[in-house]
Amino acid sequence: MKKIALLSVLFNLVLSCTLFAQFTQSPLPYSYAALEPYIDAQTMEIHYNKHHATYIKNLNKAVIGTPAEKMSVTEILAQVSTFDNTIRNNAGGHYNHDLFWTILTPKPKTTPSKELEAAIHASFSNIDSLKSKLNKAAATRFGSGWAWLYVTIDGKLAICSTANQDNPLMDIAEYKGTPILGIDVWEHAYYLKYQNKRTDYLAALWSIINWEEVSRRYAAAVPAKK
Ligand code: MN3
Repeated sequence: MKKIALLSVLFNLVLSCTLFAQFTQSPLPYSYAALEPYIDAQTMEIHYNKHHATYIKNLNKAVIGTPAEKMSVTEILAQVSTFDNTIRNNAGGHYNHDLFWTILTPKPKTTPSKELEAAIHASFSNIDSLKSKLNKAAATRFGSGWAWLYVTIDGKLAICSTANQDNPLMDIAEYKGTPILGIDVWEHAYYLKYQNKRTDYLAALWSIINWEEVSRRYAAAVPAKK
């Protein structure tokens, strides 16, 4: 009997630890210094290790006792209107940064897939026009937020920006779809190196965009063609 009670205590302990650590941070796919000179190592370290880690920590706390406890982050975003702002901000913060690390790379000269390139031509004429439109969306986002290249519900490429940690996956989003490239325009993403020059940071980012990953996300987001 005693043994069973002890086992049950252990089981609950393990269960509560598992639930508490529901959302975890994937390892950064490169070193903090890997994106220099475009993004400096100190910014990367603080951004990944403090900002992103804190969103996850706060999300894990906020979901306790709510239906979000048993959901994936994308499930939470899809019905984020049913949760409070703490869950909205921290689920968004977790998802957005998780995406952001993967769409950057120290690997030089990655290029869009043929399929993504065709979609870019269809929606923006050419890649330079895509870059200038995305830069404009990012530069004109007042305060903190994100600029997105996303796949709309009907499978087209489009650009939008969102405030705070919102994104197009949220049911409350004005522009809905699947983000495939996101640009963090919070000052914490660039201030140490670029200070108030957000446009210099935006220009620099194009040298480290991981087009292979953006293409992979594009292929996963578009409905399969028959
Ligand atoms: Mn950030």
